Amino acid sequence: MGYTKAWLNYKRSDSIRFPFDALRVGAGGTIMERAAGELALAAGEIAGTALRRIADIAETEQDGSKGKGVISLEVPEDADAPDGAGAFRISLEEGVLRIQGGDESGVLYGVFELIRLMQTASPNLSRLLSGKLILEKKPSNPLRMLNHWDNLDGSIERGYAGNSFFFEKERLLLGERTRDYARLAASAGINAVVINNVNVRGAATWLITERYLPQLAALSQLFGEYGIALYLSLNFAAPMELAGLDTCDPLDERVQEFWKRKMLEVYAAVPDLGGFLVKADSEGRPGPFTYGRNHADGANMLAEAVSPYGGKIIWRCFVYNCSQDWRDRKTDRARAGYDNFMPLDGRFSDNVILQIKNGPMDFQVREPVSPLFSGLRATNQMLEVQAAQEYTGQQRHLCYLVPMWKEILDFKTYAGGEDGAAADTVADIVSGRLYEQTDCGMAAVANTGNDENWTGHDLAAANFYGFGRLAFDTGLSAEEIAREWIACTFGTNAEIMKVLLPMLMDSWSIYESYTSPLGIGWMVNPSHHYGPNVDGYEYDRWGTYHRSDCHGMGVDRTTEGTGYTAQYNEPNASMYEAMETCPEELLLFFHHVPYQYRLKSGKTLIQHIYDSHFEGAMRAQEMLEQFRRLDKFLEPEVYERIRARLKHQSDHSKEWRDRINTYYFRMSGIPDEKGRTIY
Ligand code: GCV
Repeated sequence: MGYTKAWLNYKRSDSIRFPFDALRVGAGGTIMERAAGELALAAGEIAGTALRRIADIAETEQDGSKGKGVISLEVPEDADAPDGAGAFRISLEEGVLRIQGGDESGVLYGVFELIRLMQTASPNLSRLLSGKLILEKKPSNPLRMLNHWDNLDGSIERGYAGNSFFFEKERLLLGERTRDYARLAASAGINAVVINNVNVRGAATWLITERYLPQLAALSQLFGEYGIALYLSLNFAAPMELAGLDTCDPLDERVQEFWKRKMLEVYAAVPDLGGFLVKADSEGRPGPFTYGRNHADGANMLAEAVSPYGGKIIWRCFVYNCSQDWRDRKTDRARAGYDNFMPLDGRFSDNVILQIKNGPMDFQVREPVSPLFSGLRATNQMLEVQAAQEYTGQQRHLCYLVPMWKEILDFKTYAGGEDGAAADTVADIVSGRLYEQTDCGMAAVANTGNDENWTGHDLAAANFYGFGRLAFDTGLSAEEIAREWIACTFGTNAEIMKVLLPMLMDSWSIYESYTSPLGIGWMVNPSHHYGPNVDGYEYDRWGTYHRSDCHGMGVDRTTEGTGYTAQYNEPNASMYEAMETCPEELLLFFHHVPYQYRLKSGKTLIQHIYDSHFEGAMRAQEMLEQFRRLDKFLEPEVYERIRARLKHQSDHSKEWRDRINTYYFRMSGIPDEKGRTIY
């Protein structure tokens, strides 16, 4: 199947200044070669320049070619080299544009930065070329990772863009598409990829056996050419399934021995393997709890087995009771991550990283930030977000998620003290800055598949790109990233930017307003999670309730209720505890609120619910109307694909509006002040 080049879709531009015709590539290996190849490709396609390779900068003077400069790719060894893995500097010195990296990956990122400046026709390009700017960047996060939930049969759990391009019929696929995926990922700054689903079942358990190791070695090598480390999800019960042991107890010597031998075999075949991602004791997956052990026992046992090879164990904190009784109002799923992992702080091995979902529940449209980030002080931590839009419209509705991720990264944890003096946002923690850690970073559940446009909705590619860019540079704004992505993908036409930029920037708020205002969450159809169903999860075992009755709605998570608010540091705990100070966008997450309660706008809660849903559906329709202006500006197939999704979104938003408004009208008996149709 053919596929698009997404944001590496280079367009010829005659107005780009590119005064170079020679390329010198300093000492290095395959990443340097790939960097050189990327630059040559872009120079040809964007500027129409065929860069010739030279061995020495002096050569250009010797052969008398005047007027054109040299680009030199280098990893300097002196003290002045860019600082650390992935860092780069681009500077012009006497006609030579030097792209220097702290390592080869840094050079590759520098090359993609230069290409981006060309694609976006950035004023920084002219400043660089006139020697007025020296561009220096260093990745904000050591690990910038994508987690694919791809199954070996080719299906993707929570995949909304076709099937897997890693697996088909229990075989590993390795081809041009794999390479183009690696190029896309690396160009956005990604340096680690887990290719298989965290729910490891059936054939996937066998990935760590000779059945798959030779192909994995080839994939790891291909990824390595783009500075990407391959990771795998692991089945904690592999000792039972692969070796017939009667246990996977992490303290059992036979189990420990199994893992040590297994890792010896795996790393002999795939020496550059980054490590493993583990979902244990979660939603039916096996784990240490079965044997009365804790998560440190489980993670450390695996960590010891991979440690001789520099491997890492990324252990997920998504552990909760998924067989709850809906009648039980004390058990609170939101509390579970903190309750399970806080007591273990400081007990994990150095090569273990805890991967924590951004919120305490599960990738809802809006959740508070997980209190684990505020609590853990002596444990490596990674933030997990979901680019796959499981609860945010499944890549049929537009929802640009970078603004949400920015808010999460900017959340002040007060882990550095109640006075607020310390730099202790989530970004400060997961980057390793606050606790001086090097094994940490950000992961996103990937939103790609083998659809022609990679992400189902063409505009959902902004989340793939945006995640990488943000993980690389958490200082970028959501708008800067959106602008870059639009220009790289569709070119620099002002009309396109004028229409698409506000669509992207407003899309999260629009989606939130007709689906889940004020932090309520979970009003979706069970299992596939698409479309409105207010009580879909209300009487179920998953711990996901809205507790609506004839008086009000929302979950009381204060100290009077489930006690969840107390998991935050002060002053956050008190802020969430009181209805008056709780941020309104999270009001119903923390409080059971009467319908007649007045919000800061002066509206009652029930009126806000009605208004929000009416306005949200109207704004979804306006988006479609705005988009129609691009009829003549986008390629016809691209235009039509996006238009069809926006039309579906507009229609579907009305379904959301009417279902939810009707439910609350019937529940509360309070009419809409504006007399609009509620059924
Ligand atoms: C991969 C949610 C999703 C599951 C997913 C799980 C997880 O519950 O619905 O599909 O499983 O999260 O993050 O492990």
